[in-house]
Amino acid sequence: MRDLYKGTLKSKFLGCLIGTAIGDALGARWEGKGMARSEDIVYLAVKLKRLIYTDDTHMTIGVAESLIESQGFDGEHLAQTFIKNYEAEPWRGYGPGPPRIFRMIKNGEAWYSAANKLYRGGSFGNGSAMRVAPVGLLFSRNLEKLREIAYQSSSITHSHKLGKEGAALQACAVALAINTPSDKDIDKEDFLYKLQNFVQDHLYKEKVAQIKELIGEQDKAKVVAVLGNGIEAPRSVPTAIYCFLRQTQSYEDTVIYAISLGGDTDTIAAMAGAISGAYLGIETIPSEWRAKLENREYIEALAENLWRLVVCPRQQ
Ligand code: F2R
Ligand code: MG
Ligand code: MG
Repeated sequence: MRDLYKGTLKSKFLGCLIGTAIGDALGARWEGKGMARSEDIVYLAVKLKRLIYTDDTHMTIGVAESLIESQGFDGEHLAQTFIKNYEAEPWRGYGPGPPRIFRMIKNGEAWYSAANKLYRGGSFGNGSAMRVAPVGLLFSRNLEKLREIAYQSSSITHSHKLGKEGAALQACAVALAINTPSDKDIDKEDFLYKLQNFVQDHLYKEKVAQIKELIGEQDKAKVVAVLGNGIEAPRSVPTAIYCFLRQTQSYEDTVIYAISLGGDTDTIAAMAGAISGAYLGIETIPSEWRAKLENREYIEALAENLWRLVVCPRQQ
């Protein structure tokens, strides 16, 4: 049935959200560990009976639910959706910051100010970039609007400029992938040129330039040393984009390579998987992986509803 969608925008929306969840679920087995061999990742992917996702997908679901229910961005609604979902499943492996923010909001702090009270200048963790794919899908035709909504959605939990900019960069990469037909080769130079022009912070501009220099690099230690594999947005969002650009024609290779770098593997594989799935479409994600993903039908329904919001906004 899925082949009916092949090459369509709907297939790309489905590929993006399912691509996120599978990257997250496979990567979760290596999170916080060192580099892994590709053979071991493939072996585990075969052995696992269920692919269980973590906070990355759980919060992506929250963003998608809220965008759909509100027919666009509503900060209060999104914050309450995060809180509701967290309280239902607090065991999904959330980062340290978000549960503290949720408590502040429940105690009366406004959704747009609570995050300023966390860390120095707000969080620059990758928690707002890992969940931003639905923003990239919904606003792919208007990158200035995409930037504004990525910043606002980030500011609920991650108000540091590097947190917000990381979310905007990841959303932009998803949008560029959506906007490139899957039967047309990605022009890597052009893709990076567009990201370089889009991103405003000089640290990310530098990182995007480094991605270009590292394409084709065989030494994974060098990739990690330059781009990072950490929990901070500037040390993981550019890495995820790199993982995608290394092997644009294979979702499977993208995710396996992302996990093989070690570190924050669920998150880097989730973000790389989102971009790859958005470019290649749902059919290119191995069917045996899709079949094992928990909650797959619900995530697919969210992707379809986001797609509907884009193609026929008034019918929602
Ligand atoms: N929490 C995890 N992994 C831990 C292991 C989970 C385990 N497997 C389990 O099952 O329980 N992963 C998830 O958290 C990451 C996203 O984190 P988020 O939402 O960004 O959290 P936070 O607290 O905002 O930031 C993370 C850390 O970054 C440092 N940091 C951020 N801003 C800072 C600042 N202004 N100054 C100094 N440090 C700052 C802090 O160390 C934060 O704790 C994802 O990996 C997700 O998968
Ligand atoms: Mg996680
Ligand atoms: Mg993680």
